[in-house]
Amino acid sequence: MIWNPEYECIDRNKLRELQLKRLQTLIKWVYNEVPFYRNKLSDAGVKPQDIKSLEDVAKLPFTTKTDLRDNYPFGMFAVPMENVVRVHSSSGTTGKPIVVGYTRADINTWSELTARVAMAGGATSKDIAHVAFGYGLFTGGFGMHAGLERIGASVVPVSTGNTERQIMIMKDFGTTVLVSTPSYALHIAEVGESMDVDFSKLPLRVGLFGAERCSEKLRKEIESKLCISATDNYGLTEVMGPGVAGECEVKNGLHINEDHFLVETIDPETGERLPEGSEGELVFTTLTKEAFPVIRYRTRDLTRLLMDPCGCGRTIARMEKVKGRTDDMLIIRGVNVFPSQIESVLFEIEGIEPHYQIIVDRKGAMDLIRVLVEVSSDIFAGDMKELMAFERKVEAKLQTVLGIKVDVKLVEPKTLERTSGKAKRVIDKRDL
Ligand code: DLL
Repeated sequence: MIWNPEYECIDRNKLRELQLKRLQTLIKWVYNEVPFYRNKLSDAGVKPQDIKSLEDVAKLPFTTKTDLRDNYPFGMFAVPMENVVRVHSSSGTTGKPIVVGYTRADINTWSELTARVAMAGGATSKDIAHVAFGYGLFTGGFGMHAGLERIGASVVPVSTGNTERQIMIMKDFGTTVLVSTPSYALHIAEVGESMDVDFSKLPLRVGLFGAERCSEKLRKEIESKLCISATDNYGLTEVMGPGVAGECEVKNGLHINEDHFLVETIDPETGERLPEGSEGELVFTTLTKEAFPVIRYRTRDLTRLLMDPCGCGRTIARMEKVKGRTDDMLIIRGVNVFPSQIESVLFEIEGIEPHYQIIVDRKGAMDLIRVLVEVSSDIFAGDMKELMAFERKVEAKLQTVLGIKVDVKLVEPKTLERTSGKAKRVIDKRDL
C-alpha cells in the first residue's frame, strides 16, 4: 500500500518543478536567516537568485559534519528557539554531538515521511507495532513511532533493553510489526529461541529495520528466524532521522522521499557530481525543513541511485542499500578494506554465524587485523584440528578478496557482545 500516492507516485517533471521551487525558497531562507550559510554562499560567490535550475545546486558549497560540530549546539538553526518544539542529537563517538531542531511543521513532515516508509514496508492501521528503537536523543524511536501512529497502527513504545521482557510483550500483545535495528532483531530471535518461543506461531509478520547496514544475507536470516518480511530503512539525524528513504515490498532499493530531499551522489575524493547509477557518497539538501535545513550535506554513506521505475508504482528515486561509509574504510598496511567486504566473505561460509568483530591494532609500524567470528555449535564442538583447519580456510578466503593477511579466530556461539542499538563491528585500537 502507498501512504501518499500524490507525492510518492508523482510525475517526475512535476517533481522537478516542485523541487526547484522549494530549493529556491530554501536558499533565500538560509541566506537571510543562517549566518553560516550566508558566509559560505558569499565565499563561493553564489547569490540566491543564481539558483535558476536544479542543476545549479552544484554551485552550492557542501556542508560537512565538522561544520555542524563547529556550530554546536544551536548555531545552524534557521528559526528562533521559541519556534523549535523538539531537539534530537546524534551520538557520535568522538567530540561534540550533532544537535538538530524541529519546528511544529518539521515534526508534522517527519511523521508524514515515516508513515510513508512504514506503509511501504507493509505496516497498516491494523498492526500492533513494537518499537524497539531507543526513545531519547536518538531519532529512531520517536521518528518511527510518529509515522506508525499516523497510519493508525497501535504503537507499543518499548524502546531498548530487557530482551526477555520485550519477547513476553510481543507474545502477549500479539505484535505484528517489529521496528528495530537488524542486529537487535537477530538478538531477539536468538533470545526467543533460548526461551523456546516458536516465532512461526506468533502473529509477527513485518520487520521495519534500519539505522545500520543490513546485508541481503542478514535480512534473509532474520526473515527466516522470525518468520517475517523485513525492509531496510535509511535516514540520518542531520537530515531528519528515519523517513529519508525506505524499501517497499519489492525490496529492490530504498525509495527516497525526493519531494522533501534533493539527493546527489558525488566522488568522495574530488567532490564531483556523479552520473546516475555510479557509486559514490550520498549528499542531501533538505527542501522543506524549517528549523534545521542542510545544504548539500555530505553523509559519508556510499551507494548508488536508481531512477528506473519500480514495480510498486512509486516514481521517486531509489538508493541501493548503503555499502559502507567513507570513514568506515580501514587502511591496513596501505590496503583499503571495508568492513562490508569482510562481512560478505564471512556470510558466504557455511557454519559461520552472523556475528563478528574486526579488531585492528598496530605493532611497531605494522598494522594487524584480526576477525573474531562466531561459528555454529556443531563446528565449535568439533576437535581442535578441525577448528584450526576451518580458521585457515576462512583466512584464505579473506586473503583472496582483500589481498592482505587477516588473522581469524573462531569463537563460541553467543560470545560476542549483543546490542539493542547499532552493532559495533570494528574496534580500531590504533586510534586509542
Ligand atoms: O540511524 C536514523 C535512523 C533511525 C534511520 C532508525 C533508520 C531507522 P543516525 O544515528 O544519525 O540516524 O545515524 C545515521 O547511520 O549516516 C548511516 O551511516 C547509518 N544508517 C542509517 N540507516 C542505515 C541503513 C539514524 N538502512 C547513519 N543502512 C547514516 C545502512 C544506515 N546504514
